[in-house]
Amino acid sequence: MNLKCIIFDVDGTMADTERDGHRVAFNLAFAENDLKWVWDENLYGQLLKITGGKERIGYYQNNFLKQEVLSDDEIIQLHKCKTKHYIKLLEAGKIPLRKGVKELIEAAFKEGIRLAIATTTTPINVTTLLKSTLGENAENYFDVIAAGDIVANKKPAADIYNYTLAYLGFNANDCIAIEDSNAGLLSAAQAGIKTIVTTNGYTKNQDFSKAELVKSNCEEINTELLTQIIAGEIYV
Ligand code: XBP
Ligand code: MG
Repeated sequence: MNLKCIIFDVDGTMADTERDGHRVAFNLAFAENDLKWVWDENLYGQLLKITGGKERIGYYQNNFLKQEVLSDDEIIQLHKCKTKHYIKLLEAGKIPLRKGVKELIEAAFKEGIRLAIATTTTPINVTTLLKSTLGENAENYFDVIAAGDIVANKKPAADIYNYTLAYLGFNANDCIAIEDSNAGLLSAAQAGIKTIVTTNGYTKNQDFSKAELVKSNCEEINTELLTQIIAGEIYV
């Protein structure tokens, strides 16, 4: 079957948002709220096991601090503060797209392939990243931006991909996902969607045995490979 749609993950796939974006924003929010928590690069790598910022804070206090410092409502407030800082970082142009992402979006769009986003992060984080990197009208590339709390269960659950498929009215076989992490791959795979993984520093040693292809970045999904993908010819 010929490909109809490419579904992009955002964090770690479209941009290296985690280490220099989300992590920094979490730490700024902790400081602003008089919490003496500091998530260094190594600790953050361990915390990435849990997707979703609010969920990550909850996991940190339960499993690392081993006490409930913040209630669920306080976590929601702290996370709003984190989002505020993250948006400021994006608007300051601190987070570029990864190599080849812009080119792949433009090439697929030109070929008439529909584009979508399925991510765990907060919706405004996605739209701000798109605007700050691809311009004011960048959202127009995408048929749907499925993000954050729109579904009950975050990746590795299949919910966000199932939501995206239902919104588009496509079958899993019509689409391919681009992900950077094991959690994202499992999410897409459980929705039955074939996945290309583009690894990054935090994810390169994870298990990607369920992926169709594993690449270092989107630049490696060149014109020749894109043509094969569109024709439904990709295989491990
Ligand atoms: C991304 C995430 C996100 C960000 C934080 O996972 O786990 O939670 O780290 O975003 P994926 P929020 O790339 O697999 O979608 O703080 O807005 O939740
Ligand atoms: Mg990701």
